[in-house]
Amino acid sequence: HAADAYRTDLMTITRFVLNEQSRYAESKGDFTILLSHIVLGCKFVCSAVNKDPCFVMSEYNKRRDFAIPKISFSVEEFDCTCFYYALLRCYHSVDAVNRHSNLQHGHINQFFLAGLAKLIGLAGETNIQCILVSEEDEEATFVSPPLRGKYCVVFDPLDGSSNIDCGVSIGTIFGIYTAKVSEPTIEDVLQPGKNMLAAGYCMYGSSCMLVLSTGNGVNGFTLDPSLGEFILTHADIKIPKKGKIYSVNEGNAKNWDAPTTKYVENCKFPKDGSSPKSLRYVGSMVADVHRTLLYGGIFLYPADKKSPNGKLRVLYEVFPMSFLMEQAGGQAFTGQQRALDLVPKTIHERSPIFLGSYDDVEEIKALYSAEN
Ligand code: AHM
Ligand code: MG
Repeated sequence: HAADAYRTDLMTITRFVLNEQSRYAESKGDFTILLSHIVLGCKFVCSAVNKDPCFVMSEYNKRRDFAIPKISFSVEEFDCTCFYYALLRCYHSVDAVNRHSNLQHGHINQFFLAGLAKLIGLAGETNIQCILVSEEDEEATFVSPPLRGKYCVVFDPLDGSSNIDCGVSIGTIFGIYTAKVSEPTIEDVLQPGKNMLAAGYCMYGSSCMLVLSTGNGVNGFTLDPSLGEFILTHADIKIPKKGKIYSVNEGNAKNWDAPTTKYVENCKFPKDGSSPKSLRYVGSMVADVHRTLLYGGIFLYPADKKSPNGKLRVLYEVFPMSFLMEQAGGQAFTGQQRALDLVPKTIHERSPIFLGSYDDVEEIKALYSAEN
């Protein structure tokens, strides 16, 4: 519609979060600042993954004279703006002839992921966060006292690594906790998922979408590239109570336990006269969970004989996605308990996960309790 082209009442993600925070009298705006840096990180990755990664990396290697900071400097020294613009200059100043290079995508990952870890972590403002945990870093990063704030951020900067090179959807996943006491310890990020203050993901797919919950429902924002803003496009997302799709890596079926095997068998050969479910599996958690959230159904990465704890990481994959599912009216189950009740013992711990529509997760819960 012609009038839409001139809409001025757009709900940007910043406006949305500011509105939400204004309900809390004690709010100082720190949370909004933190989130706006996560959003910046996501825009950055979106811009980066829209270019051929080999091309970007080859330019990085050629142009070391640019003011690109080293990846291994301390969080405190990190100058986000400089890093961001240096990268953008690399991207934009090269012609398309150089698109091919033999650089390994491991290098590229390292480059992007380490960069994003720091981008998300700090951008000049102080006293916002105290602990950062990235899937890509072995150890958690503790922000030193003068810069320390109360938030802990756990994140997977670029999930779906096997899909990067072929241009299939990938994503960023994040969760935010509040530190319990003023002196942060690792225990602050080893809280059960239900203590999360907020969680979300950004999907770099046919469009770039950011889905967020601050504990008050789930909302989806689509990046409008012409404005460079995430605009509220999916207000108050609710997952259908029951779905018609299941999503799992069936290549692992020979190693599954009995309840998972039975569940998937029921999806394909239902005993109650209903139609079989369709199978959809991208192999990028963000894409598979996003489809599940919007269309309904179930996503599972179960335990198997080779991986008794499944594959997905509790802190930055299982918890944020489970938080979003519950906030949208669905459920998330580990095979033993409600996923958000898990108390992780280490930051990179894994857990089996079954999440999605309320009724579909009820079915798998029934199969596990019949087994025990
Ligand atoms: P990654 O963190 O190395 O990218 O692995 C996580 C990804 C998830 O996005 C996805 O759900 C899963 O691994 C797919 O695993 P598989 O290839 O075993 O099916
Ligand atoms: Mg991952």
